[in-house]
Amino acid sequence: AACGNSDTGDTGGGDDNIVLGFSQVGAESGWRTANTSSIKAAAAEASIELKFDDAQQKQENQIRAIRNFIQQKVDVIAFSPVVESGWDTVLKEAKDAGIPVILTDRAVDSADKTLYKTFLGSDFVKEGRLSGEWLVEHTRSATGPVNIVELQGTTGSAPANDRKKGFAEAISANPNLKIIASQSGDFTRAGGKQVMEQFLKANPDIDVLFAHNDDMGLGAVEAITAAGKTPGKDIVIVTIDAVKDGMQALADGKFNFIAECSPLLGPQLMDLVKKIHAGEQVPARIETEETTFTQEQAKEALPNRKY
Ligand code: GZL
Repeated sequence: AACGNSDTGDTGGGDDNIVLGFSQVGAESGWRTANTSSIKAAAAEASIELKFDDAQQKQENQIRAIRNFIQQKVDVIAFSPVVESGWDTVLKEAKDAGIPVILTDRAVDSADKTLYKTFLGSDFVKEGRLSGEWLVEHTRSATGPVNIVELQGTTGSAPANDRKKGFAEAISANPNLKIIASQSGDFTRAGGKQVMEQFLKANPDIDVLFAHNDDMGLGAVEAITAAGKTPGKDIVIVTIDAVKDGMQALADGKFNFIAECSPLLGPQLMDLVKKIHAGEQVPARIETEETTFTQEQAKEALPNRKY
């Protein structure tokens, strides 16, 4: 749609029909499906025409979708990049076509910050750090080594890189805390279960699991139980996201701590789309507000959780 032409008979919310092209990572986790629901609901609420593509966690599918959006001359492009690297070429094509780009959820490592208008999403280093700080506190009285296994998110993704970094920095405060194994479970339940099975076979005395998202933690709970151990007791479990199934596991004592990562970015995204389409300035970085949960806090929060 041509940008900037004003409708004479406009009876809507004052905006001409804005077309937004959105490339989504996939549907790999409860977080992702909640994020997709938030984006679709907010687009409808804002009367923004949404062209939505699910990339099934493949970067080449996202690049193809963005090129299609450029061909279709959408007004704005937004996407959650499955991995951090390899975006400069297609983002330059969007810039040359005069189509503004918004990053949501995950970031890219492009040096050229003019390739996108803003990045709306969580601080993943902070999420990793909060997880580690809770564990340092929880294991304060430990006199010997505390063996940690880590289920990393999708290899090369910003949340995996940053959560790992923040967690490692925080646990360095206690030399007893040691990561004895660390591997990607690709943010899925199946991946978490598969890798946890391997961890359990190779390491007889695991004390803690740090999983980069609830879904991998839930998969790991199946493997831990099958190995005859009690999740949340024999193996302390710390995860990130706070989706409903994760919060239920926390309330049930199978998890011990969750750092929240809110997927409800839809309303803020649509507000940004309207502002950018109207040529207004927007902040280069908008950080999602979120908190953390213990088992007690999960019990209290569960009835009101939106996702
Ligand atoms: C984080 C998001 C991650 C979630 C996972 O913002 O990118 O991807 O933590 C999801 O559950 O798969």
